[in-house]
Amino acid sequence: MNAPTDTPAWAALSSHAAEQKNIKLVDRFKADEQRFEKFQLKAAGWFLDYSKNHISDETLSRLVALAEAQQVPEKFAAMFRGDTVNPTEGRAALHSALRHQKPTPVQVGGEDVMPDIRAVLDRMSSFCDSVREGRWVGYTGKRISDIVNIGIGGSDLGPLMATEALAPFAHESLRLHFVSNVDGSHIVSTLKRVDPETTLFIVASKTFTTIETLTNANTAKTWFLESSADKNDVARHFVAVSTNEAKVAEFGIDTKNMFGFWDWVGGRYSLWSAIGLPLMLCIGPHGFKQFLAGGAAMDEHAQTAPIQQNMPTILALLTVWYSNFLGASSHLIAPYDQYLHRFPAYLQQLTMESNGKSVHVDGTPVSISTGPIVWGEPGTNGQHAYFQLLHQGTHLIPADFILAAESCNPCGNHHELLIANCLAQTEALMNGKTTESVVESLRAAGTDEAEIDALKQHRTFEGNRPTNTLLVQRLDPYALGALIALYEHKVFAEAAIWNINPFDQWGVELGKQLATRLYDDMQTAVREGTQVASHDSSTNGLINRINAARHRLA
Ligand code: G6Q
Repeated sequence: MNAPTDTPAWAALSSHAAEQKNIKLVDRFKADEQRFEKFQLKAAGWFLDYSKNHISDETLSRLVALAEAQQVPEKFAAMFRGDTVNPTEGRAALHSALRHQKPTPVQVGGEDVMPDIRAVLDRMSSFCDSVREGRWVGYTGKRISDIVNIGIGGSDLGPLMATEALAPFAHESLRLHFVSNVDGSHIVSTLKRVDPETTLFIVASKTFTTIETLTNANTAKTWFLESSADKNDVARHFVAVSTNEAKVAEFGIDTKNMFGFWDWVGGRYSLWSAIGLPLMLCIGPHGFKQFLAGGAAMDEHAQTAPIQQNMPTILALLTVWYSNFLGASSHLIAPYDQYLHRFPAYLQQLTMESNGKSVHVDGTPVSISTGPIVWGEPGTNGQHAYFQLLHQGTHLIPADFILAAESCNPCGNHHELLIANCLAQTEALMNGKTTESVVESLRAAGTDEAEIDALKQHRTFEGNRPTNTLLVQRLDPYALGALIALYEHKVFAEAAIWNINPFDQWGVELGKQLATRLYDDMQTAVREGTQVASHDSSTNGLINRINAARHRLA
């Protein structure tokens, strides 16, 4: 079973945690002037300060021993080699091949996949150039002004997040829209903003069977055909990104307008494939290449850096340390960058879909907590909302602060203030404020003693809250590629330690099936004027109540 809990390294960490728990972060800094130099790493243009964590040299060496015991480097090697690291679906997980920069082959099942990858990239590049340069025109000869990506989950969150993150590098006139939700309001409100003559739809679905995407795509096609366009014009306005050629053809998209990818690319890891088409349209083929190069640089680091200097593995070990030894159950992502406003949502899928698992690779149950809840919003906005809970709440919430030294939009002193806020928060979360210093400042402000007594505990901050700070020169395509790959590999290293499969998603598959059955039951009851009785009483009651409200049945 190879559970981490069976290793001597785990036992060594358990006893160590009890000793380490009560050491204050501020005291760790007082005791070691070299702490910042000691607990920092560099990789692919990113700098990580992880000194504000509840760790000592000894903690780190015990964590490294755990990574060794769980064979993290060997598991990385197996993934990059194209082994079947996703056994429940019998697949490799080779998203790294999509950004592979060297002329060397990458094999899956004995076959080099690089020629196919390069061929799709070339087709994507010439398609994007023709749209961006106005050579690809709509059915009335006008250039394309709006792109609507229709997809959900991995076929939506990545391109949406990345096009937002790289907005400063975007084409000057192409507007991008993303429709994911089956809630009709999403497609209807988007269609209100675009013109059928100048809109290009990308229907993005790995399987091309996802009900939300097909429903939205059908609505878009109907809307398009209700304009003055006819069936032959669909080819100029609809392209598909999928692994399923037959279903694309069945939907009515010419497979000449299809960009393929492969089953060894997981949905949430597919931004690097043709699923990244909206991103390439947005930042151009050159920008997309830079993005891939950033990812490849992080791949190189993940494969070659020893555990102690391996940024994704160190971040993973810190998550394991907090989740399994110090009682944390969530992890905050705080990008101090407005353009990264969808990054926490993207990471929610990447981490929670990957590591929200409760059995080991061999199917035996895990006995410890696995992937933590990931959440967040950009700073400084979060400071005016949930940061109160970080500072004075009762939960231990490790956090990653993400910051660029340079702004993409230099303007007055905005960026200096943004940086100051980010650093002030990590400092305050660590230092807190003692009751003595609260009393002192209240006295200095002339507050009377009775009021000081009433207020002092409320205004005391325990501090001791751990944070990582990730720093980059500027958030450009290369930096974003490296950042995403960093978190992909962090998630992989966590899974390697817990010995779980990060590449399947049976919970998502279940959701896809359940709704279909319930939909059929609901429709049958409406058609036949009957009550649904085949579910539990709560679900039956809700269905019947909603049917009555919608169709005025008894
Ligand atoms: C990702 C998941 C899931 C998937 C969506 C969309 O890893 O498998 O989020 O991306 O369910 O699936 P399709 O791309 O097949 O429509």
